Amino acid sequence: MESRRRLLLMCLSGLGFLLFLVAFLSLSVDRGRGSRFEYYNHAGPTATPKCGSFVASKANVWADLGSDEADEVYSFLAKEWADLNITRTPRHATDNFIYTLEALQPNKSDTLPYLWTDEAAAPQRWAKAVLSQRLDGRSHYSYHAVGPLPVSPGKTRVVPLTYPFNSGRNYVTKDMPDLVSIMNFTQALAESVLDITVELLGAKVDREDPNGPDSLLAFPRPTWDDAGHLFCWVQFFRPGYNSGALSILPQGIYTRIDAVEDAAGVDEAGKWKMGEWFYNGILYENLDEFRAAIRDPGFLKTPPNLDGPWTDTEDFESQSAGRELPPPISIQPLGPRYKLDRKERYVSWFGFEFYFTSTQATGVSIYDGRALLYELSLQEAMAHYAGDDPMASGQEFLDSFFGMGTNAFELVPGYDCPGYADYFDSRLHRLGKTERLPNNICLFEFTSDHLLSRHTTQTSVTVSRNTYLTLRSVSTVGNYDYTIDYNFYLDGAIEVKVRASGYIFGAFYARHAHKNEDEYGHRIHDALSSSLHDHVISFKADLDVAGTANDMVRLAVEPTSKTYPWDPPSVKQSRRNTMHLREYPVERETGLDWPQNAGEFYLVYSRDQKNKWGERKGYRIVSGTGIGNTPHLTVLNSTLLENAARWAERDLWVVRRKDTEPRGADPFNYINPVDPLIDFSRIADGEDLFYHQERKGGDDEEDERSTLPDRGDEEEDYDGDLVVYFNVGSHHVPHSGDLPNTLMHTSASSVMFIPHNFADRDPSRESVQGVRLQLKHKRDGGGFPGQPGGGGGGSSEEEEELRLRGRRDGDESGDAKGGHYKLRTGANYFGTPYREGVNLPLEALEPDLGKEYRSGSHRVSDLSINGSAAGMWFKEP
Ligand SMILES: *[C@@H]1O[C@H](CO)[C@@H](O)[C@H](O)[C@H]1NC(C)=O
Ligand SMILES: *[C@@H]1O[C@H](CO)[C@@H](O)[C@H](O)[C@H]1NC(C)=O
Ligand SMILES: *[C@@H]1O[C@H](CO)[C@@H](O)[C@H](O)[C@H]1NC(C)=O
Ligand SMILES: *[C@@H]1O[C@H](CO)[C@@H](O)[C@H](O)[C@H]1NC(C)=O
Ligand SMILES: *[C@@H]1O[C@H](CO)[C@@H](O)[C@H](O)[C@H]1NC(C)=O
Ligand SMILES: [Cu+2]
Repeated sequence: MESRRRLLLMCLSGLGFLLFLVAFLSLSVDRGRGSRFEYYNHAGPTATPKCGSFVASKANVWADLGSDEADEVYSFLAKEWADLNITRTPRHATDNFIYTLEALQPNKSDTLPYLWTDEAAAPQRWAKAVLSQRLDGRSHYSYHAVGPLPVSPGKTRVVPLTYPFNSGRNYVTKDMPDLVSIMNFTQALAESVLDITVELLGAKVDREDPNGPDSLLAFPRPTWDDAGHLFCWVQFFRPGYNSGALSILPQGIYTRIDAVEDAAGVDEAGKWKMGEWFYNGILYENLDEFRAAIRDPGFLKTPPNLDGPWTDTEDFESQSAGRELPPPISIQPLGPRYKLDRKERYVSWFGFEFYFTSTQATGVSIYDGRALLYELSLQEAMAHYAGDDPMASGQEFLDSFFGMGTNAFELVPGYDCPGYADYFDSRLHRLGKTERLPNNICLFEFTSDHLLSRHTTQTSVTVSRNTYLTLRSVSTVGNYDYTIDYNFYLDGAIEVKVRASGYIFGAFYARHAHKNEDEYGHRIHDALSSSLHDHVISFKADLDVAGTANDMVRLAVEPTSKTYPWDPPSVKQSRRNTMHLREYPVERETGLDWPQNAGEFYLVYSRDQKNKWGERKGYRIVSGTGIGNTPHLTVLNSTLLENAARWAERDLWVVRRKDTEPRGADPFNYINPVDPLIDFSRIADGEDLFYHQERKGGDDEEDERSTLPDRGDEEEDYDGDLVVYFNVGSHHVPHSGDLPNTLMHTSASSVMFIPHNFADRDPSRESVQGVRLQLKHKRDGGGFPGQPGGGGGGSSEEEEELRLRGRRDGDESGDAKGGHYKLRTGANYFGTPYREGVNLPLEALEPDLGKEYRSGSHRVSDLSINGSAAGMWFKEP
């Protein structure tokens, strides 16, 4: 139904403005949100191309598995792994089950021939399954590839998926007791110290009323020592009743629990032991010592961290005048200007063409249908804390483990994205089920509050609107919400922007006579420290600038001293201090930091494609806009992260592209940091970046290049295809303004890819929407303000023709497309007359959210280990 409506709109868009407007008014009452009712289904029937319908020329080979495909794979695996006694929906920690199932992204070396030629077949479709097993009392997760799909007897097989992992393994193994046992042990422990929590915190854990106003929750944070031996520090929290504010309600009592040495028995809570206690800066050997200290009259207390209206996200009390009035918002009265193949998730917009997809670990990624940016995708989102208590000092999150896609919940239309946006669903195949996350990706055009360009002359003003296209999703991983944008601009620029909001993860602020400052944050409430941390969020950009053969240079703007023949003698003597450009090729895989004083341009050039001026076609990589700025991890050689996130140590990396290195991180790195599945330092390991085929040609740089040591035959395969990894995020020193929630205004950061000699001139000229105000009395306008108008005769008050300079390089002439168009005195849109008047249905401003928001509740994880892989283990009730 809705697709027909959309199709009709698209058909009409070729016709006149008035017809379009009529069509819009009669059909579009719910078009913005209506499009949200279409469900993506990869396995669905192919739409036949009709008038105006937009169909991708190639299938989205990155699309996630449809429900039918997933079912097929589950059944296939149940048979293949019959000896493992796979339970489709696990009930017990010792069950063997398929934790996640999704599409295995095809190799680029198979997709490029398919995308770029008409001969090559689509790459084979494979699924990627994570098998969770209990082996020798330990949890064992392994990756497997299942394909080709659809399942066909004799052809389809399941093989260990090892090639993406430079550990050489396809599995991680961990002592990992089931969650219920940990929670139950922690609960029992907390109940055994009610006297202490009531005395020091004024609250107690209460199985009957866990979220009550005087209740406490106790959460363990699991850590493994080098031998894989598990221990947990436990901290008490006030529950943040109804607000989810738990992470700003930590309390000041900590205790340690130890797993037994015998790994096989680790999930038997009975064998666990209570360890040290920590309170107000003092470590007590055991509970008896802590109890005795509390009874001591000289015992120093610190006030607890109490809940109150300060943790509410809405201020229910104040009523500032004007707050009840809706602010101005953006509308799209005449429909989108992008073309969308909803089934293939393919978008075309003023020269950009891309597919998108979503995965459970990393959320939305885009793949280019042209030769520019093959892949742009999130790799990992890390938060690394510091502190002087056992929880904060050991706190670190790698959020792909919890799932940036798994936790991308429904967007609020009219707020997260404009009401008129197109919305898309995601499907998650986990634990034997398919869960649909409705409307969790949106696509929209937006016109910035500032122009893309403008100029005033004596006789005219031209202003070009800065309209861009955004693909957005929001991942709420426990306390934090990450809004993730891929933005496309009319000048050819592409931007990755991430904004964080939600509750910070604060630390308890102990306050007493001897301690009144905090080295790890600011005091932002009675007993809350803002808890310094770094957010480092890694993205992969597989750039193909005018083809896959690229190289990277640092173009430096450097001071220099020189003399020139025309310099006067006095300057000749002491030399002229000036500046110049100098190019430094990036010769090996390496990490770079953004340059001091923005003194270098990081450019990815086409190896052989040049623009009309003989300059190599290039794209510049630049740290974009946002107060957060683009960071790398402050901590050197993090004790917590070990080898799990070496990518976080520099701002930007350039490496060879390989089928065997599709990703810079793996979610299971979180639980195996010492020997992770993917160690990024083995991806960026210094291989040279010379395009070896070019070497044979008579290239200027050849001499310099051939002086490098030969690093073996394998190196000769390099075809100049490089990949860039970069970070966004921030050094987050939350302050009082981060309460109750961190503001996206201050947390945003971005990286941009900007054309640099890519075209012969600014490509936005061709597509930008804007207006020319032709002033009266000077026909041949031009020149600069203040300069007398050149040539031309007098002015005409009537409609006149704007004579445009003939196009010398095209064959269009004279007609509407070519040399001139009728120009009215006054305002003219670029290339089209200016009209007034648009009518809008109320829903165009904001859909009826009471009816439109489809989620009944959200499965937001609490960042204990529940909600993650670890949260899958539970004992049979
Ligand atoms: C398979 O596991 C289920 C429970 O997980 C159990 O009830 C059943 O007996 C097992 N079957 C075999 C053949 O081991
Ligand atoms: C929880 O712990 C208590 C006491 O430690 C024990 O009696 C009970 O069996 C445990 N429950 C579960 C589900 O493990
Ligand atoms: C990082 O720390 C580990 C463990 O302390 C140490 O073995 C290693 O040499 C350190 N590496 C660097 C580069 O400092
Ligand atoms: C993808 O590339 C890897 C590494 O070369 C190879 O092992 C694997 O078989 C390829 N996958 C397919 C489906 O051909
Ligand atoms: C884990 O999360 C699930 C889903 O939110 C919830 O039903 C379950 O009670 C949680 N388990 C524990 C032990 O907190
Ligand atoms: Cu933060």
